[in-house]
Amino acid sequence: LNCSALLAKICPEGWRLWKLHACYYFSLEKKTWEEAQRDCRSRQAHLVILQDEGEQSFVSGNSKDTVWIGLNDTAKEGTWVWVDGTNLTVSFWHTGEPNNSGGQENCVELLTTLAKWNDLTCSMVRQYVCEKPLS
Ligand SMILES: [Ca+2]
Ligand SMILES: [Ca+2]
Repeated sequence: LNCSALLAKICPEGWRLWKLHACYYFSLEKKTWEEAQRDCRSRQAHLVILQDEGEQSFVSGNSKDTVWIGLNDTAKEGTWVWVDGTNLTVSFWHTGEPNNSGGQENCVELLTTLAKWNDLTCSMVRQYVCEKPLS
């Protein structure tokens, strides 16, 4: 096996590797935020957690459409928490966001063409990205 053939075997089929950090699944189907997170869990993964600009740019670059990411303020308005329970440190909000429009925007979509985030109603359907850390 050459190196790229070996790297291709690290992630399950249909997933993409980024920097020996994690494997990523880019859905074609659209789901609500909750359904998307449930689908990621069923794949032994979670909705993507974007920890830095490199990961943000990898995920944006590999998504054609807007996608759900694993961030919400459902428990406490204005307090953004990642699906692994960690608080938000580095953020990539679009200008004027998060605006909690209509008082009910508690989930976050990545506007992939802009590589910026918008808070959105969780019951909207979007494509999504699952992340499976390398173990
Ligand atoms: Ca909110
Ligand atoms: Ca918004």
